[in-house]
Amino acid sequence: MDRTFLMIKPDGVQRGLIGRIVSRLEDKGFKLVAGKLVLVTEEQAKRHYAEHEGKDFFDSLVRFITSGPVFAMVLEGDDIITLSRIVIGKTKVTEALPGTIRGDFANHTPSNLIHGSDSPESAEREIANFFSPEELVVYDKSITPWI
Ligand code: RTP
Ligand code: MG
Repeated sequence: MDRTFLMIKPDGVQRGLIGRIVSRLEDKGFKLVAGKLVLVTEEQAKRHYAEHEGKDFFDSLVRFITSGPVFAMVLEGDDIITLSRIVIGKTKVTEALPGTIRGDFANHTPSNLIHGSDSPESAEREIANFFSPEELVVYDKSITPWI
């Protein structure tokens, strides 16, 4: 079973979009196994964005993600990393298509509302950076929407 780490970024929380973004994930039938509002520490932010260390936007990315609360989540399901990134949409708002979260709600590239892990290795590292194993709730959820 695959897992991914999703995080509604400070811009999404400030704009009051937690409910609408989570609704989109629920509409798609994704299984949420953890979720909480978090103030990200600088150390946690640097660990989260370790892959971008050294890039010119790294410092501003860390400042942005620590600027206010985020809503951190873990989702579980087959192909959840790929599927959730499709629902999220492209990183650059100029490429994010309507129908995706970024395409419908974001208009500025660093402030693109939501993060999603890009590989199983990233997901494992990112989940461990925000959640303890006990916080991941074990339960059954039907994946057949007609039941
Ligand atoms: P994320 O990690 O947030 O889900 O986004 P992503 O995979 O679609 O994009 P990634 O390449 O991992 O970039 C992480 C975040 O950094 C900001 N960014 N700014 N100024 C820039 O050129 C630039 N490029 C990326 C965005 O907030 C992006 O989501
Ligand atoms: Mg990324």
